[in-house]
Amino acid sequence: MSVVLHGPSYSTYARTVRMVLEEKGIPYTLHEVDLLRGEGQSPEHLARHPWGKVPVLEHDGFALYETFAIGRYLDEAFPGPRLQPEEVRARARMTQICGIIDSYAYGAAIGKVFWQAAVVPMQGGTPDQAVVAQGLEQSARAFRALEALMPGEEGFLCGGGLTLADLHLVPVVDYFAMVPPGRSALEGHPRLSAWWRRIAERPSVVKTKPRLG
Ligand SMILES: N[C@@H](CCC(=O)N[C@@H](CS)C(=O)NCC(=O)O)C(=O)O
Repeated sequence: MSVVLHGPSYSTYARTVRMVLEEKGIPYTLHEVDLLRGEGQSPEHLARHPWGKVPVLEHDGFALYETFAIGRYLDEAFPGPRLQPEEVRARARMTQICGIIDSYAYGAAIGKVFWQAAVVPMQGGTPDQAVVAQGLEQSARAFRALEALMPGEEGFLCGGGLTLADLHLVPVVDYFAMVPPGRSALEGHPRLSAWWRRIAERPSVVKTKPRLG
């Protein structure tokens, strides 16, 4: 049995898949594709992913891209704890939350706030504060929507058990909270902050935490 994940360890979406693999107890090899050095656009990687993005999973000759599809596949193809609710409405909620993260949270929290506050200075540039402000406003809207969907003050995004929705959100909130504007913005979302404090201790989250710089 061979499972290979293509994607750098600093990628948010690749981290979601790595946490799924850890939670399910699936051994895998991480093949680093360094996006910051342009490796996503290499002919070799474009053959795996038409847009040159990560992650891409390969399992015994079966190749798959798109993080949510990969998470579902791993959950259904392998034994271990289930990461999708049995109950149909809870499962629909999980899919909805992953869609919200992809469509409204990631671009704002990572593409704007984290990118400007962390990646631009790491590359020797000066953050564009207008982009940061816009990213904070858009993140706040997405985080408010996620909080409104959380069923309670305790537990996980879809209720009692860990699901793919939690693993989709962890990398986004972690990077967002690593930069000062994101950290203070997160404090304005008490339910999400409490969720983050609880989940940040999980072994799969700790083990996959990216090191910056
Ligand atoms: N819809 C894709 C999004 C993946 C994605 O945006 N990955 C980022 C890294 S976290 C990436 O590859 N960025 C490089 C690029 O956009 O060229 C998925 O769900 O897998």
